[in-house]
Amino acid sequence: MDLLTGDSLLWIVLIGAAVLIIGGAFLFVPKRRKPAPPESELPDLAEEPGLEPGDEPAEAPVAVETPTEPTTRLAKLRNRLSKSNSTLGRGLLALLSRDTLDEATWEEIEDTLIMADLGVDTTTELVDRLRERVRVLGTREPDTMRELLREELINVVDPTMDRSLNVERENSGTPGSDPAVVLVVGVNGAGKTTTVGKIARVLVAEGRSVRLGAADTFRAAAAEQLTTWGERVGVETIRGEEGADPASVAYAAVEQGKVDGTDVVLIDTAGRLQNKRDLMDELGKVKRVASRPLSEEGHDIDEVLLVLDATTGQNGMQQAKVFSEAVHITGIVLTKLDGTAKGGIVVAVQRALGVPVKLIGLGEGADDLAPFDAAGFVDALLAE
Ligand SMILES: Nc1nc2c(ncn2[C@@H]2O[C@H](COP(=O)(O)OP(=O)(O)OP(=O)(O)O)[C@@H](O)[C@H]2O)c(=O)[nH]1
Ligand SMILES: [Mg+2]
Repeated sequence: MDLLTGDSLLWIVLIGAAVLIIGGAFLFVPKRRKPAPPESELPDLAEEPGLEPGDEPAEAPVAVETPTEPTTRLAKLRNRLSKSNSTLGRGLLALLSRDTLDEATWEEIEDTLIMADLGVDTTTELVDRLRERVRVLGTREPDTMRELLREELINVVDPTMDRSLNVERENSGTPGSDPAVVLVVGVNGAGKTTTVGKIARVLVAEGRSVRLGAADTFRAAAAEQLTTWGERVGVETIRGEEGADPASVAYAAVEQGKVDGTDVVLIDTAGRLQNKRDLMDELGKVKRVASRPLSEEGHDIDEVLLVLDATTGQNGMQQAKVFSEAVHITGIVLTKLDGTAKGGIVVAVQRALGVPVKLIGLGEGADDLAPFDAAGFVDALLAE
């Protein structure tokens, strides 16, 4: 029997040691605050017809919940982003690596950026900086040009902005304590309800308890749509009668969240056109009334997210301005970025409002929402 030669013994010892180390490491993985319900890790149900929430747990990997999950989303969705924006990134790189970077070429670069909805001022600023750096460096080597463009684009997207969702409250989760409250606003069809549903999934996956408030009382179908999103991740939705006062539904959701010790209450609102003054005023009221149950000192609604459809271009800018006058916007969710080559809108809207894009929607699927990140976004634009 020469099966156990010196070499194989060594391997057995090494494998044994590896098993012990890996096993041990799992024991030390930091635990989430609360165990998430099993539904939370059913991210791809939308893409897998025929699967119901109850079907998965047997196969669902145990303890896959980690805080990094949402941050890997942009990487996963990068393909989608780069596909829709490939003309922009590739176009710019092609222009920059031309043999002669003459006046006409710089103008073409400017046009390309303006076409991508970056905005005229930002474009001029960016092109000026690029020209200066190209001149100083005196190089036209493609990799260098690519790096220059990457750096300057990241710079205009602004990597210094705080893009985290403000949902962390010290005492939330304890019955009687204030939950974090997120209000979602925007024009009709921008993707508000979908976004609330997607955010709920992320929060549940992070181990937080969530409650939804259907403050879109215009149509019964709206509350139904939100309830369905909630049910998929085991989250309850507070709703009112059709035609009920949206502010009272928002109030009830926050109040209930407080009684139950919910971590985060997400409130969906009805789509409203920015030129309907009364509807815009109503939004201010929803926000004021929803904050009433909050009793901790200085605590107001934690996040007011403006949902903007990236495909609406300059009209979106107008919406952004009017909404920000009605309620103080704290973050932007740019939806439908999968369907447009105009990724520059990210920069334009941020600059107009002075508020960061916090999340981006990259599809209709339940997990097609990613935290926004400047470098990741630019890398996707410039992906081959
Ligand atoms: N491609 C794509 N579609 C999206 C995205 N987000 C939302 N949608 C789609 O946009 C449509 C409208 O979404 P809703 O969430 O109902 O929009 P809403 O703002 O709640 O609409 P109202 O309540 O009627 O104002 C739906 O078909 C969504 O699936 C996205 O990021 N990408
Ligand atoms: Mg809706």
